[in-house]
Amino acid sequence: MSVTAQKQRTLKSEPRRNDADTLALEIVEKLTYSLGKTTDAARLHDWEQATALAVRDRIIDQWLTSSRKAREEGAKRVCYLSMEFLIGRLLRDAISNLGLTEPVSEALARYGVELDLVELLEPDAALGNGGLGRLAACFMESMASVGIPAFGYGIRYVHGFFRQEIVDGAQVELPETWLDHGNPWEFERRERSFEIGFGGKVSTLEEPGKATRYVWRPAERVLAVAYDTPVIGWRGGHANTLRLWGAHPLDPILLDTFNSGDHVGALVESNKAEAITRILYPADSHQAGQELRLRQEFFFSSASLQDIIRRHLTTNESLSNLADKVSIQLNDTHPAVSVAELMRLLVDVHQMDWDEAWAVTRATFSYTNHTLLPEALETWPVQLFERLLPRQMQIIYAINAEVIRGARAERDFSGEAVSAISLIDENNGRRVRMGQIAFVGSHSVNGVSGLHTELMKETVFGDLHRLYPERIQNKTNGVTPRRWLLQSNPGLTGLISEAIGDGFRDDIEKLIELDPLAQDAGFRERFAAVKRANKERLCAQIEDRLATSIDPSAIFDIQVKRIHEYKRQFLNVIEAVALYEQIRAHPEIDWTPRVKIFAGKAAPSYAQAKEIIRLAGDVSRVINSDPAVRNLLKVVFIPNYNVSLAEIIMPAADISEQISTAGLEASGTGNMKFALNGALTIGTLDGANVEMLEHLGEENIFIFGLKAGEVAELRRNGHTGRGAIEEQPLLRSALDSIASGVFCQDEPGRYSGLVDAIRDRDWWMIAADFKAYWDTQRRLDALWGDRAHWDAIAVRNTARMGWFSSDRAIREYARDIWHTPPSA
Ligand code: OAK
Repeated sequence: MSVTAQKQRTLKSEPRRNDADTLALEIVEKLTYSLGKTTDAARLHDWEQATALAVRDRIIDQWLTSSRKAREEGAKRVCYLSMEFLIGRLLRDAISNLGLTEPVSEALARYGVELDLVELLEPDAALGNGGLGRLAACFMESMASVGIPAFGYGIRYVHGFFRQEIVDGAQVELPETWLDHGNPWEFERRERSFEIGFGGKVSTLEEPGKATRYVWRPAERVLAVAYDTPVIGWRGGHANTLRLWGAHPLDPILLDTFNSGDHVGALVESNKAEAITRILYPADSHQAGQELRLRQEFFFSSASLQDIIRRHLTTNESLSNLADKVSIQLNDTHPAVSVAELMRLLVDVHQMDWDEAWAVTRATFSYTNHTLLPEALETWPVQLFERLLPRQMQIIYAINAEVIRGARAERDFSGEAVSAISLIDENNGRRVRMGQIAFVGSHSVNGVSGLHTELMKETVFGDLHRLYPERIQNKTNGVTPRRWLLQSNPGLTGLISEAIGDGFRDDIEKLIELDPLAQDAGFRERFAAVKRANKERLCAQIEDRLATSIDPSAIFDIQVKRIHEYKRQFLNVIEAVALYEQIRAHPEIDWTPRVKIFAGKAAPSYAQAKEIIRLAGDVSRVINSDPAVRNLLKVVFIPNYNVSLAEIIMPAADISEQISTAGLEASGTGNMKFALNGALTIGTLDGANVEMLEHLGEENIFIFGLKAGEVAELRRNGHTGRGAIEEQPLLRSALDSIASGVFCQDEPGRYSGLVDAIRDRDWWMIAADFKAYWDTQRRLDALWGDRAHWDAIAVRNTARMGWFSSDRAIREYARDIWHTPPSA
């Protein structure tokens, strides 16, 4: 028997013991032999590392087994290509999915160490901006949980999403340094490295009787090195790999240059290479158009494809059957250059015939669109593309010619429609359109909610949809219930178990069994008590971070997400100001106490979003310190929103704000996390709010405002905010106060621009939707007075949200797009 086989047999026949004694022993062993510390000398940080290493061993066992099984069975694999994976902390996820929470707690307690405190020391892996990156993380966890063999491919940013501080009211961005103390979850794979080229020339080789061959000779080359992180699924049944690429120079130092005395110049190449994966662009729903970004996109796309091809050829003779063995999902257009790069690898490197390569490419790729906002649709100047990726540019031209030929022949497309589907935008200084490339290079294109998918067909991809009417389909997003219920809300999880048993832990749709308990007064009270405890936990955080005390018996009305005009934090702040003015003007009214909580980051270059943060801070200072308010209203902005903070916030909300201008939020996923944890949603008919309405029933969600079609029509008709402002004294007064400097007496004109934009244009329909929003908030105030009713709705929200699990979403992708059978 070979040594490997013998080892694997040992692993199989002697599964690790998971009791507290064994874990205590192993954690101390790691402390001693991996970290060189005694239990007496160990700091909390050492315990964190030692615990992670002990838990990691168990993951590795499953990881090796899962990889071997997938290899032996020749299973089809999903490769999820994403520029972002916003995974957050991993220790709690791993411990919980392996069912080790109790024994690990007990093991650590023997040394006077608290697991909760240990978990807090782990830095967030913030390798993403927001929705798209967090969805990728939920999908990775779900693919492991439902047993789909998968690789996540992305970039190992040395600095993830920036740390936000508020200094004198304004957002300041600071570098984030998650790798400072090492990363116990990753394995560097030096042997898995690939050369990535940039620039240079393309030459042709002619041989009689053969097709012309193209040879790309890049001017620059860098090395992509794999860093692997195992992703363990629920109950440890299956583990997949998140493979992130780090950029390294081919030559760490140019010795000749160094020896000639140019010590700085000797490192220039090395720095340039490493710059590629140094930092995550803080670009959420807008395009980050710098050359370095295009380099990042190509770098990770090419490395991933080379890796996929290498793996395929270890067990297959040719690449003709690639699509039978691999499905590559493009997470938005950031990896869309993969379409051209796969064609290059197939045709130029592996000498596949062009038509076959094109068929293989389309059968292999599928593409998810995550936004219709015009400012977020990626395009690159042809000149830049041509300089950096000359061969890929030629391939794009060739694909374009074919697509246009097909359109003219098959569908009788005219000039305008042809220029709409063209991969090159000729109207704006010649730009390469990444959305069009992803679309034509894929067999499936999906939206992330029903409404968003329909709008894709009508707007950005209208003409491509006419040309390929079968290609667009819907896959409504979901969130992993392990992180967003079981781990972040242990109180509610325990209560649900007592009420309906443990079945929901394996099948979250069983939450529906809670539905009848909405009528049970005793259950409602226990449900409300859990919410209260979660609110107290959040109060402690706010006290700690901001030295602001808030009353947990007030309504917690929460809006946490990226700061963006279309998400309309401004509408929420205006409502706070109007409420403030009403509380002052009518002390005789029995106002419902409310705390409005905001958190979120603005893109550093997004001036209006930064002003909104500043305004929230200014408004909060004035309201919170006004004795006339008598604590009936508080406004809080919590800095540095991230996944770990979200895990504390979501379970503590009474009201979830999902108030985007209709038609602009592709799906939303925060909306799902809040409702799963029993918050009542106030929201527009936008994104997945629409499906939430269908699942919850209209009496359990608070929908207001214009619909997408109405927004589009008002915009077409040149709507401005003036009329609505005239008609609504509350709105007029709130806007006057904001514009005249009531909240910023040191600089009274600070917000006049923001207010003028509503009066003169109201592009985001803030004035148009204000009245409906205000009225709906007051309905919620009244409902709070009838706590039995409120709590019944909250229970029904938790009960009916099972469908919004990322397990369901992943099963749909597996069934309709990837054609990979789940094994669990
Ligand atoms: C980020 C960069 C470019 C394009 C889209 C995004 C993005 O984060 N979009 C968000 O994706 C989420 C996941 O599908 C959706 O829930 C959000 O509505 C959408 O804004």
